[in-house]
Amino acid sequence: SLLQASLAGAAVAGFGLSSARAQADKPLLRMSAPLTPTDQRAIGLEKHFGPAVAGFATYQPHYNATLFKQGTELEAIARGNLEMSITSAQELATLIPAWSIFTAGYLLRDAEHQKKVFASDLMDGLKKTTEDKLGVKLLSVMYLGRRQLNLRTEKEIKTPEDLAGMKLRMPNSEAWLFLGKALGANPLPMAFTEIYTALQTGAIDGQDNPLPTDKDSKFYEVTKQIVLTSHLVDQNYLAFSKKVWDKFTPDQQATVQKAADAAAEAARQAQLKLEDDLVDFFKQQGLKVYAPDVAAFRKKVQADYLTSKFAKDWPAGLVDKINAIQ
Ligand code: KDO
Repeated sequence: SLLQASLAGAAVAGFGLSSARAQADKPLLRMSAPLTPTDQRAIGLEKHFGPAVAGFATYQPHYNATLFKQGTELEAIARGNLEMSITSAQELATLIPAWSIFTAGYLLRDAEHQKKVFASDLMDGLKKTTEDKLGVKLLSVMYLGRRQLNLRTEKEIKTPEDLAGMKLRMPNSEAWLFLGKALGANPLPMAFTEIYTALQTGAIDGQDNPLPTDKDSKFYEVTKQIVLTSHLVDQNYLAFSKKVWDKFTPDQQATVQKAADAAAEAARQAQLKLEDDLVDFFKQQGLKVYAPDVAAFRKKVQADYLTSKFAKDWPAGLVDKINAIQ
């Protein structure tokens, strides 16, 4: 063929073939997640991950759940159909029940606590089970932010009782729906990519996400208030195919790990800054932004989790050990 002929020519000329081969041999790292290209985690990865691994792998992000539907990515990696995703404890818990401990509201205290817990040896068991059972390596923890209620209704919310009957969109999994219920609302499962339209048409009364997400996905255009419940210090994990990882040399693995941590750290700092800055922005957009009786929410949510069926799958003593990490 023409291509073979030109490659042969290049070989004779002493250039081209080896680099063409290197290109073909480079594994493609397709990342699929529902996040937008302007989400801070996306930006962190494009800036710090893609370029750092470019010598031996090609990072290729797919945003807005265009390659795989939200919640199907872990199985795609497990089957060898996808190399990377940004996953959550809620998704992991559908396959490995012990992960549900990290879906509990009011457990992790803040971004720093979240990072320390993930780096601690408390996570060794869950990380190993995830590698063995799913072929998924969790490289870094990514801070999404503190989840807040964002409603298109005007009624003031002080306590969980005030949410009675409210149609609150939650991501589609058992653990997420439980959180919506624990908050006192009537949870409705829906994919992230459908939220804006559902808020616009009134198919839902509200949704919960951190402030940077509310800004990035323009939910403030179709809602009236943000209630600062901070009910979940939300964490995502950079998930990586173990099969692909195992093909890398130790040096390449170290580069991938370092790049993942750098991307996660940059995104974490950016999200934290946005969380500080955005209250004013939303107020300027005409939204009410206020704190409810957070102690009342914390009390109900924590009690609901500790007595839930999920808690039976949590490793003994782990809640106390997580609390003890300073
Ligand atoms: C969402 O669907 O509300 C959620 O915030 C859940 C997170 O776990 C995460 O998947 C996130 O969406 C997406 O990355 C989009 O930001």
